[in-house]
Amino acid sequence: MRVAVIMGSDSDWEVMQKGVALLGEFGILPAVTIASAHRTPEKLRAFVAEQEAAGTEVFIAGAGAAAHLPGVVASLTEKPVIGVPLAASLGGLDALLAIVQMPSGMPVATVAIGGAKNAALLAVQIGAVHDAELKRKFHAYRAEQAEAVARKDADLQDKLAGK
Ligand code: RP5
Repeated sequence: MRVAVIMGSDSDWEVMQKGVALLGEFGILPAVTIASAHRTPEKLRAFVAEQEAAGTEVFIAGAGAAAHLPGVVASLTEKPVIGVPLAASLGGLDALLAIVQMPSGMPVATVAIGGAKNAALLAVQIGAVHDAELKRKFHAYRAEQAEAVARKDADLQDKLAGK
């Protein structure tokens, strides 16, 4: 599947790269760019149009502070947009509210502050609806997660039993 990842500043990369790495684990190499809704609106518009033409199915947009980027991306595409609020100021609460409070009729699927990994997983889940191989990989990811919890619980039970 094709995914595009956009961030408002290079200062967002430290968090956003975690999502890019996770997409890579599913065999997805996204197009990644820095384009700001405020500082480079024309570049943003051109990038979204290019990605649309190339068949991008999901956009992930991360931004901090006023964080208008995901909403502006949503205004430029009919594809699903996942917004990642970043803690550039006020612990990220400003960005969370800016991203999640979209006007009716213009959704942005908003993950937690710094939630780049969940944004990647949500993109994978969207792709898995029609991609059987991605569906299989996502199923395996969830199974591994459940096994990891079972292992941790087994370790805890051993400790509690003084083993
Ligand atoms: C936002 O402002 C960016 O997404 C970033 O999170 C924040 C700070 O940007 P810089 O001043 O570090 O470039 O637009």
